[in-house]
Amino acid sequence: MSIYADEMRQTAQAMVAPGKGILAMDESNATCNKRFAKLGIPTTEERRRAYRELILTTPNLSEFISGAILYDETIRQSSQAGVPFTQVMQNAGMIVGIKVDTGAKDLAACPGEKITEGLDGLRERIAEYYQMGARFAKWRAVITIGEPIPSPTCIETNAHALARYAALCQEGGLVPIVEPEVLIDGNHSIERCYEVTDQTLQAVFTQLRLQKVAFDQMILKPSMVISGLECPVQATVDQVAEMTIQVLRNNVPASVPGIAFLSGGQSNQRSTEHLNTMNVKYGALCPWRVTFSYARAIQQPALEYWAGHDANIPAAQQLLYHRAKLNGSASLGKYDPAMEKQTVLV
Ligand code: 5MM
Repeated sequence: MSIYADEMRQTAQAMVAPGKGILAMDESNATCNKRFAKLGIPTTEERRRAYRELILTTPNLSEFISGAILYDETIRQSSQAGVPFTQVMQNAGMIVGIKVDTGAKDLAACPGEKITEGLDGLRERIAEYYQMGARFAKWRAVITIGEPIPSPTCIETNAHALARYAALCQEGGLVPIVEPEVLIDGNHSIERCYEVTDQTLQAVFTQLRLQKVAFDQMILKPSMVISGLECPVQATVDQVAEMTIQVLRNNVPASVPGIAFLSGGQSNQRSTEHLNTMNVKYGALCPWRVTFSYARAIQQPALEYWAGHDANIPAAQQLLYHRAKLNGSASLGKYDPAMEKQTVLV
């Protein structure tokens, strides 16, 4: 058992406290720059820093955000006033998280499939991040649906890597967020997504067990069971909620404290509606908390409004706070689409 077990148990519970979710802001420089470039924002370290400061200093964000996942560049940065972001977060009552994978790369001998890298030197990096104040970590595996993929090689290899990562995190005192993402891209049906998600979660929990990961000290960050973006038949919100909860109930041990979904390219409102419906209709059947760990579905309106201009920061922060609030409500099953229109003073 890890010497950090008690602390990690408490951290994991706090990450999924009622009404709260986790903000993903761990975009690598390449992804962040791509999003900046689309909006004409200079792709510099200083603008990335300024944007992350905008997010982390949003007034009262911790009402709905328990913690945020940072990228390696961000965890080493400070506010304009010189306060390290880790300190800014702690002062605001948010737990510091860190993405520790180094990205999804082509999987040898498996065309069109990816394996997430980052295990080499991970023990040492975890120790450094813990010293810096991080208390949880994230690793994302990517599973693509196509014809005839995913291969068993891809599922097993990624499950193995996720479990090795999670075991190392728990040894070093970081609660692992285990993120197997079944991509939304493609023309597959929701039934096919269910099948692939089921196979993936089975493999992931088999490996987590094998590698002695403590389920009560981790968080699962899955994708929802959903129709492919180009599928001509798009599942309803009720279908997504029902099939997502079903696949999770079939695979996720009750001792896992929480499930925090990724948004994966869904629209802002849809990802909130899906989360809300799961909690309204199936909350009573779920042994774990069901909440969010969205990036795009929380950040996008704020990023677009800010567009790199400091004068826009207060209004952009209101937009960020608003989306966090809507998702916090959805995590309690208390969201109503009418809330989308509630006045935000931009
Ligand atoms: C799937 O992406 C994760 C959740 O974000 P969405 O809610 O937007 O789907 C997110 O944490 C993701 O892992 C990072 O943004 C991806 O960063 P890189 O740059 O490593 O792909």
